[in-house]
Amino acid sequence: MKVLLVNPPAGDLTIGLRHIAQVEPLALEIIGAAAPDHQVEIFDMQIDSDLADILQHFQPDVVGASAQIVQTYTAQHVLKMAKEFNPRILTLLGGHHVTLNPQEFNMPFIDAIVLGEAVPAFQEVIERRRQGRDFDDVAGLAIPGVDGLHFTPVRSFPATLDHQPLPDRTLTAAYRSRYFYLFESPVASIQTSMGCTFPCSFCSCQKFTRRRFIAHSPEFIVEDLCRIKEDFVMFCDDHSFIDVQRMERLHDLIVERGIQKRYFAYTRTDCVVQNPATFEKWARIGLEMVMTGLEAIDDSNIGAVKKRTSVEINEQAIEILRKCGIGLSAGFLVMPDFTEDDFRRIDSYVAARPNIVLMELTPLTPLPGTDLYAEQKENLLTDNREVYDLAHFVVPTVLPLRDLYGLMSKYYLRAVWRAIMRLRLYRPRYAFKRHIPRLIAGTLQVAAMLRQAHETIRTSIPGEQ
Ligand code: B12
Repeated sequence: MKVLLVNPPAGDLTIGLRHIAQVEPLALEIIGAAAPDHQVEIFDMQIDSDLADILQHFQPDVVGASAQIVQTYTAQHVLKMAKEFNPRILTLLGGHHVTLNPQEFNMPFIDAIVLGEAVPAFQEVIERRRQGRDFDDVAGLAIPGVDGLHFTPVRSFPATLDHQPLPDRTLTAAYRSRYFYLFESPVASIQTSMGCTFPCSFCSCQKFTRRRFIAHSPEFIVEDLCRIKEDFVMFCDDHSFIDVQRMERLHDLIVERGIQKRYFAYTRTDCVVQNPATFEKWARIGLEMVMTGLEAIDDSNIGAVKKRTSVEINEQAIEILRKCGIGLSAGFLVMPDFTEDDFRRIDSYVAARPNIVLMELTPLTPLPGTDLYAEQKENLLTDNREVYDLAHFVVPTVLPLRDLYGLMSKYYLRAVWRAIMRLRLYRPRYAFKRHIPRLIAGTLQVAAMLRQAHETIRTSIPGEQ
């Protein structure tokens, strides 16, 4: 069969990271590799837009789309178009937001929602389809219907992720030179684990695996790394270092195999504090930057979101990482009661800590499916999924939105400028990279969109269009 896997674009109103980062649809490379007996193509709508043309030329039997929250409507649009193009096409949907909120996708043009980790369920569904059999008893699906979604038996989580195939990155060969992440291009993504065991109330990652941590073995990861051509590799995990022994073993295998790359990974600060030697070793084999949520510069705000760290732990982690030469991309929550003084204090905190390369300011956002969402449900300014992009405010704020977005824009530009200086990006090694003009344009566009974002929220409130 012919299988077309589509990465829908983010919504028009989305700010998110799309103007400053564009990375491979790793999920689709894994799903595509899971169908080796079929003819698979990936259509990445971050870059390509003519879906009608690819439908016409490829004539798929199956169309699968992926959806994070900001792709809710575009993923629906993709599958609707596919069904309209040819009603016999099997339309499948998977991904993070869909798994946590399948009820948002009970639509007649979607044949099945593949929940969670998805690989075995996807394989069974397409095999049944090939044999012309029904798949409504395959575990791990939500099947749309006029009476609501029909859930097939829950699929239990595997003990490891090693049953998955290695991602097939040849499926994105035509796009790879266009992928970039902030200051880095080319860039490759790798998944080494899935899930997080911590209870942070704002984060949907722990919900995806019901607070389990499921990982690839170091042996699997190293095979994957050996197949990656790019020098800069993003670990697309929720918290790569949760199982420190695994990361120690992976470190040893990387050394043994002589793999030389530069890495970016997500971690928590308490993990850094508990395992300084591991980070020191990883720094030596190329861990250049970690993305970590410091969240706040006072313990009350850290406690309020159930992060289970503290300012003291953050301080110690920053110092350990500094000694290792690892930079931080540090996330701070922008709380609804923030005033300019709060922005100023975070900015001074970052200014005083030179290894915080990038300060990421993230409005506290109740993502559907999280505990925070359940708490704030009655309070939301909008249901429009395009603006649940961790850049818009979707709950009422103390400052008027126009002022708050003005501050976001001002401190965003300041953060990027500081990152340029701290990474010394004006050096020729960076300055002449092909994606830099795109990044500069993207940065200015984000700043401009932030300044206008109070209008976006107003017009996305149902009834105010
Ligand atoms: C790396 C990452 C990024 C990368 C890009 C990732 C990508 N390829 O698009 C960057 C940094 C650019 C990014 C950007 C954003 N991200 Co992000 N990101 C992640 C992170 C850490 C890992 C994602 C990943 O690659 N996972 C590995 C892949 C293999 O897993 P997967 O996508 O879940 O796919 C599996 C299944 O879901 C399923 N599946 C997926 N698609 C399909 C399709 C079909 C047909 C089938 C059958 C199955 C299937 O099979 C896959 C294999 O098991 C996640 C955390 C997380 N747990 O997902 C956040 C996360 C996905 N991001 C999030 C958000 C909000 C964003 C942004 C809006 C804003 C921001 N500030 O980060 C933008 C929007 C990007 C966009 N799509 O337009 C949220 C999404 C919340 C939600 N409810 O959807 C997450 C969950 C983080 C969080 N808790 O807040 N992100």
